[in-house]
Amino acid sequence: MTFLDTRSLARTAGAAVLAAALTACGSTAMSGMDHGSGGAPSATAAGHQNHQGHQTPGAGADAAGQPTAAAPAAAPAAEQNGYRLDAATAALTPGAPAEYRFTVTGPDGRPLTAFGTDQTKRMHFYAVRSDLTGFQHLHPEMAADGTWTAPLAALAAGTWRVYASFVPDSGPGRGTGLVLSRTLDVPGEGAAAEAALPAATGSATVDGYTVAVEGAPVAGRAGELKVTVSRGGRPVTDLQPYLETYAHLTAFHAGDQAFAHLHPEAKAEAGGTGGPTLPFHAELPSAGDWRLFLQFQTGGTLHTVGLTLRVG
Ligand SMILES: [Cu+2]
Repeated sequence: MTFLDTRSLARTAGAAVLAAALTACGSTAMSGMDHGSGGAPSATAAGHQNHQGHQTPGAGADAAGQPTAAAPAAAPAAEQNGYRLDAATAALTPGAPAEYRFTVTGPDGRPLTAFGTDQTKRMHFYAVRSDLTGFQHLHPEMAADGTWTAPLAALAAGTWRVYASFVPDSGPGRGTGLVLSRTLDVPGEGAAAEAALPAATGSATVDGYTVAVEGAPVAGRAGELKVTVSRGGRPVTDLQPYLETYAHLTAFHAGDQAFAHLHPEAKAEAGGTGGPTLPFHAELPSAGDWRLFLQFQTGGTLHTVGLTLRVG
């Protein structure tokens, strides 16, 4: 299931799109969505449709609330629907592993401790630099008081954004997937330098594996991306399950670091093998370049590859 974004749904007269997407994506539960800032409505994965959301003027709409043709995306806000991402750490030292501690505060003002399991984990945590380099995907541990600790690998100096993706299991937002995010400063030499985004070439290589992505996604429309994994020109068929899928795919929008989690059309079976071709639901809310990070496992080793995708 791809995310459902209420702004893009509004743009595409979305009831039919929503219904179709929910029908097509009925079995997964992971949230993966982009949200506008400033309390924009939650957009949710299948089975977790949020009925509280209303389009927020200013994020993808003009002053009169009319959807605009080229609606900007936005990084997820730190607070949505009363749930807030709080971090004890606002800055870290470059070049050294660090523990990032955070809590999710619920609408009652207390740290949330009840989380639903989503793709086998209660919390999915991501970090990415402002130029969309340095991707990390972690599964933090929670202490009894609701404090999460994410063991970050060394970060390059720069401005980073961290994302917490979870499903509250208590409070008014129970069962509705959320993605909250905050910036994280890593001061130091080169902090202001930004790498140019690699061109959208349709394929990338990691650890001897070549990953090709086919599809022509249109902003705000449900579509499909087909990922094919090969090695030395031969199809790879021994992909192992990772978080109940044969590949995990997240995407970050160049410029504003909007976030999307793209869901595979089929779940992995425990002990099964997959590949070489993996279709994903793709609905990206805004046009432009998105940096995809595909993660897949073979022989007990997790591989992560970055690839730029142009969305029309
Ligand atoms: Cu995860």
